[in-house]
Amino acid sequence: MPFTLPDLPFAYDALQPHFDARTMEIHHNKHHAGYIKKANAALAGTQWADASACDILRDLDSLPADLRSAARKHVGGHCNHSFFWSILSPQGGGTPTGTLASAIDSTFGSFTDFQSQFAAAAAGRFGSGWVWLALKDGQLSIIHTEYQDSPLTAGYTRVLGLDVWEHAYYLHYQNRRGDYVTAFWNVVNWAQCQTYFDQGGI
Ligand code: MN3
Repeated sequence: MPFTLPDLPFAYDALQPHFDARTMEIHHNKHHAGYIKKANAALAGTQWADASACDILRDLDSLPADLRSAARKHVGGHCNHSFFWSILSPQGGGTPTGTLASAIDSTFGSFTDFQSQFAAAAAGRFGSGWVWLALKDGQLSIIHTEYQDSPLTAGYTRVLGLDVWEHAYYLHYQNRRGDYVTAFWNVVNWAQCQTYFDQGGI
Protein backbone atom coordinates (compact mmCIF):
# COMPACT_ATOMS: atom_id res chain seq x y z
CA MET A 1 0.00 0.00 0.00
CA PRO A 2 1.36 3.43 -0.85
CA PHE A 3 1.58 5.88 2.04
CA THR A 4 -1.47 8.07 2.58
CA LEU A 5 -1.88 11.36 4.41
CA PRO A 6 -3.33 10.73 7.88
CA ASP A 7 -6.14 13.04 8.96
CA LEU A 8 -5.22 15.51 11.64
CA PRO A 9 -6.92 14.53 14.90
CA PHE A 10 -8.26 18.12 15.15
CA ALA A 11 -9.26 21.03 12.90
CA TYR A 12 -6.61 23.27 11.35
CA ASP A 13 -7.67 26.15 13.60
CA ALA A 14 -7.91 24.06 16.78
CA LEU A 15 -4.44 24.89 18.08
CA GLN A 16 -4.87 28.67 17.84
CA PRO A 17 -3.55 30.99 19.10
CA HIS A 18 -0.44 28.85 19.61
CA PHE A 19 -0.20 27.27 16.14
CA ASP A 20 -2.16 29.27 13.55
CA ALA A 21 -4.64 27.68 11.15
CA ARG A 22 -2.90 28.68 7.92
CA THR A 23 0.43 27.22 9.04
CA MET A 24 -1.25 23.99 10.14
CA GLU A 25 -3.10 23.67 6.84
CA ILE A 26 -0.02 24.25 4.68
CA HIS A 27 2.12 22.10 6.95
CA HIS A 28 -0.26 19.14 6.77
CA ASN A 29 -1.83 19.46 3.34
CA LYS A 30 1.21 20.69 1.41
CA HIS A 31 4.42 19.81 3.25
CA HIS A 32 3.44 16.46 4.74
CA ALA A 33 1.49 15.53 1.60
CA GLY A 34 4.55 16.42 -0.46
CA TYR A 35 6.78 14.02 1.47
CA ILE A 36 4.23 11.25 0.94
CA LYS A 37 3.99 11.90 -2.80
CA LYS A 38 7.77 11.80 -3.20
CA ALA A 39 8.16 8.76 -0.92
CA ASN A 40 5.59 6.83 -2.92
CA ALA A 41 7.22 7.81 -6.21
CA ALA A 42 10.65 6.71 -4.98
CA LEU A 43 9.52 3.35 -3.58
CA ALA A 44 7.03 2.38 -6.32
CA GLY A 45 7.92 -0.96 -7.87
CA THR A 46 10.57 -1.78 -5.25
CA GLN A 47 10.42 -4.36 -2.48
CA TRP A 48 9.91 -1.49 -0.01
CA ALA A 49 6.69 -0.25 -1.64
CA ASP A 50 4.59 -2.10 0.95
CA ALA A 51 6.89 -1.68 3.96
CA SER A 52 5.99 0.50 6.92
CA ALA A 53 7.68 3.88 7.06
CA CYS A 54 9.13 3.16 10.50
CA ASP A 55 10.52 -0.21 9.42
CA ILE A 56 12.26 1.39 6.44
CA LEU A 57 13.84 4.06 8.64
CA ARG A 58 14.98 1.58 11.29
CA ASP A 59 16.88 -0.35 8.62
CA LEU A 60 17.77 2.42 6.20
CA ASP A 61 21.17 0.93 5.43
CA SER A 62 19.50 -2.08 3.80
CA LEU A 63 18.27 0.14 0.95
CA PRO A 64 20.43 0.68 -2.12
CA ALA A 65 22.18 4.06 -2.05
CA ASP A 66 19.97 5.75 -4.65
CA LEU A 67 16.79 4.79 -2.79
CA ARG A 68 18.30 5.44 0.64
CA SER A 69 18.72 9.14 -0.01
CA ALA A 70 15.10 9.56 -1.13
CA ALA A 71 13.77 7.43 1.73
CA ARG A 72 15.81 9.36 4.29
CA LYS A 73 14.19 12.60 3.16
CA HIS A 74 10.67 11.64 2.17
CA VAL A 75 9.82 8.53 4.20
CA GLY A 76 11.52 10.35 7.06
CA GLY A 77 9.32 13.38 6.45
CA HIS A 78 6.19 11.25 6.40
CA CYS A 79 7.12 9.35 9.57
CA ASN A 80 8.20 12.47 11.48
CA HIS A 81 5.07 14.45 10.64
CA SER A 82 2.69 11.57 11.37
CA PHE A 83 4.26 11.34 14.82
CA PHE A 84 4.18 15.11 15.33
CA TRP A 85 0.43 15.42 14.72
CA SER A 86 -0.19 12.64 17.21
CA ILE A 87 1.44 14.44 20.13
CA LEU A 88 -0.44 17.73 19.60
CA SER A 89 -3.85 18.46 21.05
CA PRO A 90 -6.15 21.45 21.56
CA GLN A 91 -6.58 20.08 25.08
CA GLY A 92 -2.81 19.80 25.49
CA GLY A 93 -0.35 21.65 27.65
CA GLY A 94 0.20 21.45 31.36
CA THR A 95 2.74 18.99 32.66
CA PRO A 96 3.30 15.28 32.24
CA THR A 97 2.07 13.01 35.01
CA GLY A 98 2.78 9.46 36.09
CA THR A 99 5.91 7.53 35.19
CA LEU A 100 6.90 9.92 32.38
CA ALA A 101 6.91 12.83 34.83
CA SER A 102 9.09 10.82 37.23
CA ALA A 103 11.49 9.84 34.45
CA ILE A 104 11.78 13.44 33.26
CA ASP A 105 12.46 14.63 36.80
CA SER A 106 15.12 12.00 37.44
CA THR A 107 16.79 12.52 34.05
CA PHE A 108 16.74 16.30 33.73
CA GLY A 109 16.27 17.52 37.32
CA SER A 110 12.73 18.86 36.94
CA PHE A 111 10.14 19.49 34.26
CA THR A 112 11.27 23.11 34.06
CA ASP A 113 14.87 22.01 33.58
CA PHE A 114 13.71 19.64 30.86
CA GLN A 115 11.85 22.44 29.09
CA SER A 116 14.94 24.67 29.24
CA GLN A 117 17.19 21.95 27.82
CA PHE A 118 14.67 21.10 25.09
CA ALA A 119 14.35 24.78 24.14
CA ALA A 120 18.13 25.12 24.06
CA ALA A 121 18.36 22.11 21.75
CA ALA A 122 15.71 23.65 19.50
CA ALA A 123 17.57 26.95 19.39
CA GLY A 124 20.85 25.15 18.73
CA ARG A 125 19.53 23.09 15.85
CA PHE A 126 21.17 25.06 13.02
CA GLY A 127 18.88 25.16 10.00
CA SER A 128 16.10 22.65 9.44
CA GLY A 129 15.48 19.69 11.67
CA TRP A 130 13.73 18.27 14.70
CA VAL A 131 14.19 18.09 18.45
CA TRP A 132 13.13 14.95 20.28
CA LEU A 133 12.60 13.48 23.69
CA ALA A 134 13.78 10.00 22.83
CA LEU A 135 14.54 6.67 24.45
CA LYS A 136 17.48 4.34 23.98
CA ASP A 137 18.24 1.41 26.27
CA GLY A 138 15.52 2.65 28.60
CA GLN A 139 17.22 6.03 29.02
CA LEU A 140 15.51 9.32 28.13
CA SER A 141 17.49 11.98 26.33
CA ILE A 142 17.00 15.12 24.26
CA ILE A 143 18.40 14.71 20.78
CA HIS A 144 18.11 16.64 17.55
CA THR A 145 18.18 15.46 13.97
CA GLU A 146 18.86 17.36 10.75
CA TYR A 147 16.42 17.73 7.88
CA GLN A 148 14.00 14.78 8.05
CA ASP A 149 16.39 12.31 9.64
CA SER A 150 14.54 9.98 11.99
CA PRO A 151 15.62 9.06 15.52
CA LEU A 152 14.64 5.51 14.52
CA THR A 153 17.60 5.34 12.13
CA ALA A 154 19.93 6.13 15.04
CA GLY A 155 18.37 3.41 17.20
CA TYR A 156 16.13 5.64 19.30
CA THR A 157 12.38 5.51 19.87
CA ARG A 158 10.29 8.64 20.22
CA VAL A 159 8.28 10.04 23.12
CA LEU A 160 7.96 13.72 22.06
CA GLY A 161 9.14 15.66 19.02
CA LEU A 162 9.11 19.20 17.67
CA ASP A 163 9.49 20.23 14.06
CA VAL A 164 11.83 23.24 13.93
CA TRP A 165 11.82 23.71 10.16
CA GLU A 166 10.88 27.31 9.35
CA HIS A 167 7.80 26.03 7.51
CA ALA A 168 6.44 24.99 10.93
CA TYR A 169 6.40 28.53 12.33
CA TYR A 170 7.48 31.23 9.90
CA LEU A 171 4.05 32.61 8.93
CA HIS A 172 3.12 33.38 12.53
CA TYR A 173 6.44 33.66 14.35
CA GLN A 174 8.78 34.72 11.49
CA ASN A 175 12.33 34.23 12.79
CA ARG A 176 11.27 33.82 16.44
CA ARG A 177 11.84 30.10 16.85
CA GLY A 178 12.05 30.52 20.62
CA ASP A 179 8.50 31.92 20.78
CA TYR A 180 7.28 28.94 18.74
CA VAL A 181 8.94 26.54 21.20
CA THR A 182 7.31 28.39 24.11
CA ALA A 183 3.93 28.12 22.38
CA PHE A 184 4.48 24.40 21.73
CA TRP A 185 4.22 23.62 25.45
CA ASN A 186 0.57 24.75 25.34
CA VAL A 187 -0.41 22.11 22.79
CA VAL A 188 1.59 19.03 23.85
CA ASN A 189 -0.60 15.98 24.38
CA TRP A 190 1.19 14.58 27.43
CA ALA A 191 -1.31 11.73 27.77
CA GLN A 192 -0.25 10.49 24.33
CA CYS A 193 3.43 10.92 25.23
CA GLN A 194 2.81 8.84 28.36
CA THR A 195 1.25 6.12 26.19
CA TYR A 196 4.33 6.11 23.97
CA PHE A 197 6.62 6.08 27.01
CA ASP A 198 4.71 3.11 28.48
CA GLN A 199 5.41 1.12 25.33
CA GLY A 200 9.11 2.01 25.29
CA GLY A 201 8.66 4.84 22.79
CA ILE A 202 7.62 4.40 19.17
MN1 MN3 B 1 7.39 20.02 8.91
